[in-house]
Amino acid sequence: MANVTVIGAQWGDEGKGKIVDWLASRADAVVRFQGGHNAGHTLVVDGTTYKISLVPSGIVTGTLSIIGNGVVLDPWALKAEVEKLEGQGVTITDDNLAVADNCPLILPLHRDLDGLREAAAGSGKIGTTGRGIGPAYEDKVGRRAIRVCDLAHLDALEPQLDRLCAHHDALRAGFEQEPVDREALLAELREIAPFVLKYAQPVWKRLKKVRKAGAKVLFEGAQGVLLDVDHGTYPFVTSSNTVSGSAASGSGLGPNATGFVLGIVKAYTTRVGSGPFPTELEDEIGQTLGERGHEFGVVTGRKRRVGWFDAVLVRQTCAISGVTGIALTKIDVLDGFEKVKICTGYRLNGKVYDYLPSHAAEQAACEPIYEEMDGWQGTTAGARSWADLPAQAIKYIQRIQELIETPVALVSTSPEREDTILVR
Ligand code: 2SA
Ligand code: MG
Repeated sequence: MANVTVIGAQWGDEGKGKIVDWLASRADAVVRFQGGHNAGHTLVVDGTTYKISLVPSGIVTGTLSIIGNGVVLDPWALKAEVEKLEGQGVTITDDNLAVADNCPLILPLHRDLDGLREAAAGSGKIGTTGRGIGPAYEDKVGRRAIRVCDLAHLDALEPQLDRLCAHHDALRAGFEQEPVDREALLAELREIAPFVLKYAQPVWKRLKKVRKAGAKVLFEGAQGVLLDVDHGTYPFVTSSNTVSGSAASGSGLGPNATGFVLGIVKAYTTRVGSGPFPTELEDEIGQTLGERGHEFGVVTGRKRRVGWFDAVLVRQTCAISGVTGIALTKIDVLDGFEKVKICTGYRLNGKVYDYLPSHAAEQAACEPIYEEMDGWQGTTAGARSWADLPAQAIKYIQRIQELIETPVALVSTSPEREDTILVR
């Protein structure tokens, strides 16, 4: 295995956790390069379920796990997650966990602002996870962020706090909130600093060393390409670049390091939060898919919206993200349906589109054009080879491959690690 970059090719929750875990057992290092504790991965290893949010999935198998500079890091969330995993018997040391010292921090004031804005937005809500992700990235780009390395220099933080608080106090005033309590913030930072600093280092250096030794690196994306701040369904997106290219910039390596780009694609479509969703099903079929697929957010427990497979979107995200091959997940959720549908285009203002246009109102107005196929009556659940799949399920997979113009490299047939069909 060369280096692999795993990204979600829809709106997140494609089942990346399982695939990443499967690949992590074959990698020497696993790297998170964007997002924060808004991500949620469920891993099932030897019958134990781990819910992971901020820490790379490799941690469960003891693989070197690296939080890259592209991540926004909530130090308290990191501590809580590390302690929870330790409670489940996972060993975490500065040997197997590294945090980029140039990571911007998510502070309580970011979470406040995320919540205040969403509460005030009414029907214009983004439907964020409320973790402060957007405000933290704003401060990074606005050059006001407090970063991991600052935790080692808290006595010199005053000028940075001036800049940060000037900005946030003005915003808070708009929501009739008290100014930031600087003393309390500093005290909290002092308390958490030793915990984070234990893992902090220039991870680009660690990665350079790891690569020199011929190690295989797995880059673990969070969310999905349709939530990318540039390429997604803007403004209903997250605040980071979720595309494969971020793996390089978000960890401190060149673009040639990303290797095989594996796009994770669910055999139907889901989305949490607001925004356009052309193939959304608000009927009984959607209800059934959601129940069978356990479509609830890992972080927030929110019910996910559900719809048919949208080949237009996945063709687009595979192109944008340079996907080498896809892993098709949760095919078993479609078992037993009499008919299944695939969206092959959109109708918009009397015209047919073979892509999702950029404008939010146009995206919202896209009417899906469907191709209907017979479903399959047998089961795909637990299949480990093509021979185990009903013929009609194979036809469905082949049709998807054709429409998205990208090869299917893996098929996942249950949450268990070994229930995976390797295609090439
Ligand atoms: P944010 O909090 O600023 O990143 O939210 C902005 C949009 O991004 C979506 N988003 C996600 N969508 C799917 N899964 C995510 N992670 C969790 C999970 C979500 C959960 O894996 O289940 O538990 O609710 C995730 N993170 C962010 C979000 O819904 C907004 O549409
Ligand atoms: Mg998730």
